[in-house]
Amino acid sequence: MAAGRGGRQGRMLVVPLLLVGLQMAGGASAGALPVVINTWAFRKAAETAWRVLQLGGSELDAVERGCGQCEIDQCDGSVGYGGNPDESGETTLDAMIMDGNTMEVGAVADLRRVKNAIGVARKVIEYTKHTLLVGESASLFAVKMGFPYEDLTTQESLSVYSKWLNQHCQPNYWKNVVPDSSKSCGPYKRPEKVASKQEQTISERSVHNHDTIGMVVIGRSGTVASGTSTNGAVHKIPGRVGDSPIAGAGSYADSTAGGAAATGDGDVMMRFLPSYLAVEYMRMGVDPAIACQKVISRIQKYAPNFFGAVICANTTGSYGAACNKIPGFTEFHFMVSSPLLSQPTEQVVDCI
Ligand code: SD4
Repeated sequence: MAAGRGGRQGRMLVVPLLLVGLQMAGGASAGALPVVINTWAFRKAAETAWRVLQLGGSELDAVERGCGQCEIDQCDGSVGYGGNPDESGETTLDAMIMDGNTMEVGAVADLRRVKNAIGVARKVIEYTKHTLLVGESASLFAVKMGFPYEDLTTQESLSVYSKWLNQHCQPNYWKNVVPDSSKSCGPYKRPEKVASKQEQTISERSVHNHDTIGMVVIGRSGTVASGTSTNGAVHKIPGRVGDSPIAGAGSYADSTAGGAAATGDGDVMMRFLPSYLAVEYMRMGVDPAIACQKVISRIQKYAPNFFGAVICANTTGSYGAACNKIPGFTEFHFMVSSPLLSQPTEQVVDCI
């Protein structure tokens, strides 16, 4: 239900029908800085990031606080605690933040028992020479940085988990195992002999059970920062890390070109480094909306039915978005804040 879950509070602009003169096909706009753009209709996140900038905070502060707002609000149940339990019923978090001036990245993946994943990711930049910390060790790092251990399980995530158990653990992410993973729960193991492979082509998943926040902030002087936060894919195999905490996949920021962020089926999307690719297109002078479209087209060639979208913005403040059209997902909603808009505004683009 990705397209519809963002909540349609407040004003929404349909691109390109409204804002004629400012908008171009695909969501591009005449540029103005600063600009904040984020995936889905996560309005409070957009407002928080915009407010941080208005109060003189840095681009990184805006990304951290904006995405952090979604972690508090449990945006769509796909960000923060209490959503998308894995196969063992636990909610784990992935997040990253990137500084487009220094190209430093801080990221955490498979983070357990700590709610503010993007806050921990920021600490990876500030207090380590690393880029990505994972699992229990990331949690230990978080505690050293002063974050509390908290239970990420809620009544809601428990009920999603027990419903899944009751329906024979369907759907799940296994293939070519015994017992047959399309019919029964595990534990699974490799068969003695592989009879016929269940999947010959790139795996595709069009279940819309995940809506990550991805955000790009470009300050008045053209400094770019980006970030993401998510609890990943529901019923994922423990240990699974998606695209969101991976630089160039979940998001990418480069103050000499622009920034981009991705949302959708991370298992497929991360293979194409969509955010990096979009930024490189923008570096070559490609309009942000077209850069986003080119990235979606690239993935479509291999995975025509993948679920996903990309947002792009360049250092002049132009921006755009694109998504892959599949049944049930024909348009993509995102938020934009800019001096050209009186308030953070929901926009929508038709998928291609
Ligand atoms: C993931 N890409 O873990 C994330 C989920 C997501 O919109 O973006 N949902 O695969």
